[in-house]
Amino acid sequence: MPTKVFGIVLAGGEGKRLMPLTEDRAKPAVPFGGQYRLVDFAISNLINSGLRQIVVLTQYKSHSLDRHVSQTWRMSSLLGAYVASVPAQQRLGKRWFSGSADAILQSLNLIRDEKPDIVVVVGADHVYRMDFDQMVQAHIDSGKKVTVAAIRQPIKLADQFGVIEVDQSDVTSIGRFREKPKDALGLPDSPKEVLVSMGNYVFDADALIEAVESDGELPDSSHDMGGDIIPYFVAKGQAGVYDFNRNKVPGSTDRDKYYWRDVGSIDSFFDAHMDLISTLPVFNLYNTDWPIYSMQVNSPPAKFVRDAKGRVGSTVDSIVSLGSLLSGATIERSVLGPWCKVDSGSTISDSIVFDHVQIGADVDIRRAILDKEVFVENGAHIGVDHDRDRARGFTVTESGITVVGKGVRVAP
Ligand code: ADQ
Repeated sequence: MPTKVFGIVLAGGEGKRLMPLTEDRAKPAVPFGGQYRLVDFAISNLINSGLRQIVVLTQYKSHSLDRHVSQTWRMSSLLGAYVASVPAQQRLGKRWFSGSADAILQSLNLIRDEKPDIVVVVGADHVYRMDFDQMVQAHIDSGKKVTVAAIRQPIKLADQFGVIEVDQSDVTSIGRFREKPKDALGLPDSPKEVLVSMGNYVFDADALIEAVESDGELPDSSHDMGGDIIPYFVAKGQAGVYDFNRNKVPGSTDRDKYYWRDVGSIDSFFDAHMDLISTLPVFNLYNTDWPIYSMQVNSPPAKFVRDAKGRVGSTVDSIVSLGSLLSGATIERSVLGPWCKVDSGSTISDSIVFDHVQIGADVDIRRAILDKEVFVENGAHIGVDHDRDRARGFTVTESGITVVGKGVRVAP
């Protein structure tokens, strides 16, 4: 019998650092790359890795996420395949999930129903490609109870991640694991880097069940996968490490084979978009050997026309999604979601525009993110004068990215 593998996507995160984009939606539901939502990367990776029983655990403002998952990931029930969105259900008393490990504890019935050998647990907030089948094989070969996927990151980011110190006598084992430490030491061969957890884990199913159940009985635990469950296995010498650089995904290029981005802040979200649109993309969406799937909306193609006076626009180094209509507008280094309309004489540069945004004539938008259904009146400027942007209630990051929240009407 082949090994039976069950997938859990942890998708309950709030995404406070992505405000105002997470005002109305969970972080994994935030649009990305025009037509995707962040959660699509994790689910596509699991599906492409051969998993067919996957649950997506949701909680915070989960309506838009639940709808996206149920409408996008309709699997054939013939072979028992499913991607099911499971909102917090207060199964163990009248409380919501108090942490990612508690989310799994409260969903143990889903694992018990399937009786898998192995459970793959992944976060939902990252942009990357990864073949989990290779990681599962490495886990089985290692004989460990849990295996943590790891990647090197700059040491200045150590306090945002779980930091792994490998066991010097056995480099496939985790010797020490600290969640978001303030005093991490650099790697012996690269002092400005640390090895961090990607938030993706492979567990022996029975060991995972035992760990979250015993964690559930600890009153002082924060019931967190990184903070509590992984250290529990490390203390027993049962935690292995899987180097992301060992993972080979079909169709990857030299530029994107080790690509992994945590898009938890406005700046990193913005930068990851810029990685999509260069001529030779840092992250290639056009890899048909490892497709990233998303909801297919029934839309007409994007259309680019001259305006009523015959003036011609141009679009370069950009992604424009289905249903969009650009007349005499200039778009540079930008990503436009579905059903956007941009009128004549308007310029959008270095920007991200979500779906159903209407932009009038002679508008100037620079280094900005416009959430869905924003309406920009003729002659308005965004990202040109940051003091004015702030005065109008827009968020402006330290690095100078202006964010306009969902449905806002922007006057000139
Ligand atoms: P964080 O991302 O800070 O660090 P967390 O906020 O727990 O950890 O989020 C992990 C995943 O779980 C996210 O996908 C989030 O949406 C989800 N999640 C959080 N709370 C949840 C809940 N109550 N119910 C369901 N899902 C929930 C983690 C690890 C670090 C690792 C980084 C990598 O803890 O060790 O380095 O991910 O980015």
